[in-house]
Amino acid sequence: MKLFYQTHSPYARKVLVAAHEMGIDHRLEVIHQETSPTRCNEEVFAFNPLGKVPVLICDDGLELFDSNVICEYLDGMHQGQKLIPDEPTARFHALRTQALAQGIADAGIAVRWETERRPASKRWRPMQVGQMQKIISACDFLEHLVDADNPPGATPHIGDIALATTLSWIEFRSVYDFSAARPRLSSWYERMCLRPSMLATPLSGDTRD
Ligand SMILES: N[C@@H](CCC(=O)N[C@@H](CS)C(=O)NCC(=O)O)C(=O)O
Repeated sequence: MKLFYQTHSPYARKVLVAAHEMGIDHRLEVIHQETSPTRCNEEVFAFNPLGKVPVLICDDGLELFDSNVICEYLDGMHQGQKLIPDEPTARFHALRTQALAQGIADAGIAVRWETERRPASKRWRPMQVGQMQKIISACDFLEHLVDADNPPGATPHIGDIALATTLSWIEFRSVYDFSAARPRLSSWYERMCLRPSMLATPLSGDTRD
């Protein structure tokens, strides 16, 4: 399978970390693609009409996009413990955390448009503040959630992976210092960062708009 990837995308990294956790990363040919709404990458558009990564080109020719869809597809391809649990309560806790992580990443990208990506004269401070407020409020929510949802030693689920990769990106881009005054979230995050799947997939590179 081919994975259209990006070394500085939280969504693409979520897929790759998930594949490592599933033990199927060796089945992926990882191909780096640069994407931005201001620069059309035709190779990516050929498989995803939204022009975004990650994209998975499956062995049978099926073309999948959106990290959530790709993770669900990959989770059906291995015999180990599922990252998306079957049991309804565990399943919807995991999916909700994944949605929250996705929302943090989306808001983080929006903050970066208003702080550095958009030309200075077109940046809008109320948008930056509003998007940052979402990140702060999500991190406050997570401070009370993480340990109860995934005690030390538990196998991570898709929500944990989405959250760890998102927080790592927030840190990488210096969007927000989520660890200050959030001891539970920071220690959970530090634990997640030590996993071989996270160590094998470091973030790097600059956005090209
Ligand atoms: N919801 C999508 C988001 C994917 C996404 O926004 N990817 C970014 C890279 S971090 C991208 O390719 N952006 C290009 C664009 O917005 O045109 C997912 O989870 O896969």
